[in-house]
Amino acid sequence: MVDDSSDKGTMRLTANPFGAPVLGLDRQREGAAQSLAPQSRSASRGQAGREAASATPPVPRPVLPAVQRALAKQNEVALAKRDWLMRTRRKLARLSRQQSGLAAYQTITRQQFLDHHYAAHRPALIRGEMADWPALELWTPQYLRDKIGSTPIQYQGGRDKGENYERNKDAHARTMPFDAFIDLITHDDAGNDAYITAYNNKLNGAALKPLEEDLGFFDQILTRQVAQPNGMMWIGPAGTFTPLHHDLTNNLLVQVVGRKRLILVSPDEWPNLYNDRHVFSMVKDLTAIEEPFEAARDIGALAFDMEPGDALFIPIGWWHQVRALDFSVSITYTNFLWHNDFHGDYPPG
Ligand SMILES: O=C(O)CCC(=O)C(=O)O
Repeated sequence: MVDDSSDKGTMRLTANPFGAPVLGLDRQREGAAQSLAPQSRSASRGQAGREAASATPPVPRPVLPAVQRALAKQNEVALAKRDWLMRTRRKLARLSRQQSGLAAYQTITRQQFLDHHYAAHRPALIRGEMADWPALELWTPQYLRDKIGSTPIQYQGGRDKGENYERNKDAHARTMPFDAFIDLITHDDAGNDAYITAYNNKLNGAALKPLEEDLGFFDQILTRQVAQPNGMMWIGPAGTFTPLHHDLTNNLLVQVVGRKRLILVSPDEWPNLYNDRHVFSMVKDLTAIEEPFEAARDIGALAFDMEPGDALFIPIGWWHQVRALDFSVSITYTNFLWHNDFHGDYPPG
């Protein structure tokens, strides 16, 4: 029977042109559920069936322009109030270093990580858990080249020529033998043009598999019960730049080789982040904010360098940008022990 009342709810909701729930709908649903509660499941189903058979299909009522305008206004005010609340939360967080700073650990327990970071939606830098991974010592460009040889890999290419290389990532996908890719990115002037990224993992997961024997596994917080428990690789020269964005999963970014400079921003700064499309900001680089985006100058951001052996927990929705300072290999993991599938109801646009 609850199903029956939610059908009504859907009809009302589709009549709302703004996609926002209509006030009173939940109360209406609750009322329907309560009035039917004493009946048995099968009795109420039978009655509903008879009613449905005899009732004429409801004709959707047109939404009056005045109602549409009122709903649009309500939506605008609701968004403005949410932005106000986010700004206020950031002002409060800035009062405390514990709230606004980056928590750093040598080691962390499963419970600490869950309570203070994963469930709390707060980043953490974990510096000692990967110290004994053989990859930290072994993975020179030459070692990687010898190990993978000429197996074809996918990478992002032509990034210097495409300003929006992240947004248009599919158009930048290229393939080449791995040894040729290493030659390409070990030139002094390699810069940002070619980069193996996590997006290329579909092909690279199998191609780079021999490297997995040099990795440990962070089993306090990750599960092996997924198709690719050992994450997705990023391999590139000094100078690669991943512009400001947020992800639709919680991520663990492990730095294996070289250093990366990160800027991390709380989603409470969203009102000043000029999010225009999907997970991207019109401000690509917070160190070079252009004039139309003045408000981004006021945001509180965490800027720090990751070194080999560091793991950064980036909670879903936290904005970040990443610049490689050296030849660099990093791995992104999303296979946490806890629920990490939230993108289904991320708003389109
Ligand atoms: O290392 C990079 O270039 C980007 C990493 C990143 O954005 C991520 O792991 O979500």
